[in-house]
Amino acid sequence: TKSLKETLQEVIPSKQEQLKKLKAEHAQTVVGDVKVENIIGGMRGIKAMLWEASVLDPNEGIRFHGLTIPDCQKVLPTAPGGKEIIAESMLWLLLTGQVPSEAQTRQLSRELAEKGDLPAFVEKLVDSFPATLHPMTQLGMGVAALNHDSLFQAAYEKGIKKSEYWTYMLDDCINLIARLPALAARIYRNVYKPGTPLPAINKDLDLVGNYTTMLGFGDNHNLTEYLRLYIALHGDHEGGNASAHTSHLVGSTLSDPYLSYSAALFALAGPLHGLANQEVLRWQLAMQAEIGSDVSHEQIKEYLWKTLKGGQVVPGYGHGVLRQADPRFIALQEFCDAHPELQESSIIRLVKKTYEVAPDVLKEHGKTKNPYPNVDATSGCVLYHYGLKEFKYYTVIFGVSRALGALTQLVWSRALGLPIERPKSLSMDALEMLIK
Ligand code: CMX
Repeated sequence: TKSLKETLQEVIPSKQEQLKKLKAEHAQTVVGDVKVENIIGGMRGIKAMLWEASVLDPNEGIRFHGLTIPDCQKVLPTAPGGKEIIAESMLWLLLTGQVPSEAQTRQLSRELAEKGDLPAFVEKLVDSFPATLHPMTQLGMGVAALNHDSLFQAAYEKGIKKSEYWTYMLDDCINLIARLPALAARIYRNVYKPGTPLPAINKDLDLVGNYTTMLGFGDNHNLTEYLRLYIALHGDHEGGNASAHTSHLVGSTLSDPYLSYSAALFALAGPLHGLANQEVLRWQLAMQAEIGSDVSHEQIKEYLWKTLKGGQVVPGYGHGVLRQADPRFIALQEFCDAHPELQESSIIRLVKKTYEVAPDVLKEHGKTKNPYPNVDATSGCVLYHYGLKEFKYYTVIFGVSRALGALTQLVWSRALGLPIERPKSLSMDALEMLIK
């Protein structure tokens, strides 16, 4: 069985060749233009960065190395006894562009489990945080502190060839992904279940199986399966989103993966990005409290208008790139449809009914370019149903997941020798001079 590193070693030369050819033959080819609206509009729509693992189509949604979510659900190995994609098979696909075999997936699970323990000083650091410190702040600080053991940083200090960067990057990225469940679970226990014993990592379990067990939900098979799917699906969403772009930017300075990814986590912590799933749940629960669970479409419509007229956004709807219902939302809805306990859940039923009404209301409201749901419209509500009710923790789970894609690109950026990022900025005066 070929290991992950051996597989990457094989695929990297052809990608390097592809980049060389692009540079040699098309360096001056124009692929888009920059308008004033792009400069003042958060760079929306500008094609300006390389990102290998996934590409987001406005209508079709995400593809991972060309595979749609249903494609991935067909071909990627699951956990023994499970049906859902697991983090390991998604990570393998993101990194190599290839579908791993069952044996390769298990080998990676074992490697991650063997590397999953936290250094004692990080445990102490995390244990010293007040329970009132937001779990995302704790996660970002914990990840940054793990750079104490960065192999890339140590090798760079000694002096290594540029062509070797990616191998140390890969080692760091695997170590970081391996340690995220123990770190994230420790934060959960400290904040919400203080004093309860944290189980040790089981070397025979997959990454998310271990994560769920350490959170204290190991006996809930359906929640474990949901988290497997959730973490695989949230793994990557091309490069321009705020968290992925942050890790790309910081990594381009040759900061190690721990520092790069901790920066990404602080971008993920914003309410317009990763925090949205907690906002959706808060909003749906407030709706339930006000109008009840057994409600008509008309009542939901009224509630939606109340939110919009109050000057608030409808959380879980709209997207910077997507212009259709997010296929990740659809995949999670299908998970709900396949599980009777979720079909009977009042909060899940409310999410579904809201989806039947919200797009038309948002179209009539006329502001958002995308009146359809994004993945956050449902993700937190399923966690809530299964008893993981601490909203403030939800973005941490997203943070465990997004590492798959962000760290993949760090490996590729170093393998391809991409330079430090340095876009040009302009003042309004400078912009006006250009327009004249
Ligand atoms: N409800 C009400 N108004 C909305 C809206 C929504 N769900 N989505 C967008 N709008 C409004 C915007 O606030 C903006 O109004 P102003 O012109 O007054 O500023 C207008 O519609 C145009 O926005 P847009 O171009 O359609 O959307 P953006 O690319 O600027 O923003 C996003 C995208 C996701 C931040 C926005 O749709 C939003 O705030 N949605 C709700 C929060 C949410 O679900 N976020 C999760 C996104 C997924 C993720 O990153 O994890």
